[in-house]
Amino acid sequence: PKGDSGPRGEQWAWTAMPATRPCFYAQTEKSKGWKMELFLHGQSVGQKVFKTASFLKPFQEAQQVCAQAGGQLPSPRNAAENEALQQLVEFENKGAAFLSMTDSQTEGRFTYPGGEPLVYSNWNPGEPNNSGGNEHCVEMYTNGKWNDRPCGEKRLVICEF
Ligand code: 289
Ligand code: CA
Repeated sequence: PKGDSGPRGEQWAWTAMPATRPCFYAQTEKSKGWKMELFLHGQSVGQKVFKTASFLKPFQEAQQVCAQAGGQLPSPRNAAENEALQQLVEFENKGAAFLSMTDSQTEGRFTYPGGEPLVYSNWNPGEPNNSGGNEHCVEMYTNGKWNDRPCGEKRLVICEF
């Protein structure tokens, strides 16, 4: 179609497609798809989208689930991102969710998957405490607070895109 509105008055816009070929898309259809994507299991904050898989997995499997989907486990880097994620965890009603960060390299020094130290944290009072000496992963409680926890525990999978 030519022009910027379609035969039924809908808005059209150019958008980049993975196939590299530019494609003409109905703006109305695009925003409908976006709403559907975020409906119930998604949260958009800034440039990030968090989406829950709605099932529980141990940390390594959760990492794989997100990587296969083209994302990664969530790294909330500020209060707004933490709040958006917390709303998803609370609404899903399946308990705590894994975050991306671990202190597997150096005990007590939590880092993002790329190895950088945290720029933001929201630890529950008294955490991280490495209880039992084996808590190298991080869970977010339904209230948004963080706790270090063994990576072998099963937690809600949420991915960041
Ligand atoms: O095994 C210890 C965990 O169940 C958690 O117990 C308490 O909630 C706190 O001590 C937490 O730090 C700990 O991860
Ligand atoms: Ca702990």
